[in-house]
Amino acid sequence: MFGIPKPGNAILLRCAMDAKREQTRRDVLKSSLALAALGAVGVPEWVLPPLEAAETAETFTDIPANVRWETPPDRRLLDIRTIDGPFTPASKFATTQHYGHPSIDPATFRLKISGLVDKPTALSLDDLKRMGSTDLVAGFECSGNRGPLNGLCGNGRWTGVPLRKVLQSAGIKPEAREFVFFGADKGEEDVQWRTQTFKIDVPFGRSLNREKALSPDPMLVWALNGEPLTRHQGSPLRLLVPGWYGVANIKWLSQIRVQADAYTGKYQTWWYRTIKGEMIDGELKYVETAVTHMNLKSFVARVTKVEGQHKVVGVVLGDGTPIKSVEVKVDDGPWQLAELDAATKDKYGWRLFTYAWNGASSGDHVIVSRATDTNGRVQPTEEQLATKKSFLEHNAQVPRKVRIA
Ligand SMILES: Nc1nc2c(c(=O)[nH]1)N[C@H]1C(S)=C(S)[C@@H](COP(=O)(O)O)O[C@H]1N2
Ligand SMILES: [Mo]
Repeated sequence: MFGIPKPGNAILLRCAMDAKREQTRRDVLKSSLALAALGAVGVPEWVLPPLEAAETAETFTDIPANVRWETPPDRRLLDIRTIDGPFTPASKFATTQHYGHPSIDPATFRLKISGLVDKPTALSLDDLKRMGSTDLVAGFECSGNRGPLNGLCGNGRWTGVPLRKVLQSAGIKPEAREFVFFGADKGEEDVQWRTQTFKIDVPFGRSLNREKALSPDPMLVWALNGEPLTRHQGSPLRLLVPGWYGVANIKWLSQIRVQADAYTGKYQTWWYRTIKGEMIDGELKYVETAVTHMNLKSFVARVTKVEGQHKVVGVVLGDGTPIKSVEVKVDDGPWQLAELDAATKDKYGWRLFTYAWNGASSGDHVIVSRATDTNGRVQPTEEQLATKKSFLEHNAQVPRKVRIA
């Protein structure tokens, strides 16, 4: 999809770093911009203003000129080189889906809740808003997102009501195990049973188990960055599972079905799975797992030059575990600490980082970043993901090819 290279394609870069890595920690060099922002008002401020007149972007030679950033009517990638603030505007927010874009009138919209509940209900948008309204900053990433483009991601301030508040208002029966979320979008699918194939109209659906559905974080949201959701983002209502990959965030949410049986829809048990080889008791075994929480990832989003000084800006995405560090490495140099941006410190939000690249010489370079969280998880190299067969959840370090003018 979208002309994102599949693994094995020539422009998906293999990590060219030494197996042995020496880590040198030095004082973090604050960019002149960061210092200026701190100095002006005395509190840490957003350090990445939009490209200034005096700032020029260096060329990423691994981003082809013919990328289709938009595929009308309903697909869009974020050009990461244009990230210029903590939040991704709705007009730039990446978008993807399987069955096109249903159009739902917010005035007549009802969210139906049925199954193992005491009171089956149909709630209007106003009913939901009356149950409460909270804001949450959450980073967003499609599990198919990967380098070198990494354009299926963004960061938003979402407004909605906690899912469990809505579920509890319907009364959840003790035997309820599986919470199925259906979008208003649907398509005809080949459903296989033994040797037969049935053609059946199915809605887009995904499920959460009881523990996750009734946990504090998931929300039913109606606004992004203070504006009602657009049709791209699932107007009028979508599920948001902070810290999980994009597929969990059902758009055009129309129905919640509470049941005891496992939900086995195509996008639950087949398409959004990861198949990866692991050493189990000394043997390589292929293990299939569900796509759930986001894996720690970072990438360099842009390199610019301002008054002779090179500045690197990048993104960190994860599952909400605090970020311990981001390091940057240029060519065969040592890993150096980057600086995490003070304006992006929400638990589930993406973090932006900056790095002052001193003495960048004209010509071609490779620049790579790696993130570490406080649980000691380190962003893997391409080699470390070599036994992963399926392309989802590809959080490998992205050695970025940049040409300094
Ligand atoms: N109803 C519905 N919800 C959906 C999908 C879909 O096809 N239909 N696609 C999922 C996937 S795979 C992703 S990555 C996100 C994309 O959300 P966005 O378009 O706001 O970026 O929506 C998720 N929710
Ligand atoms: Mo996705």
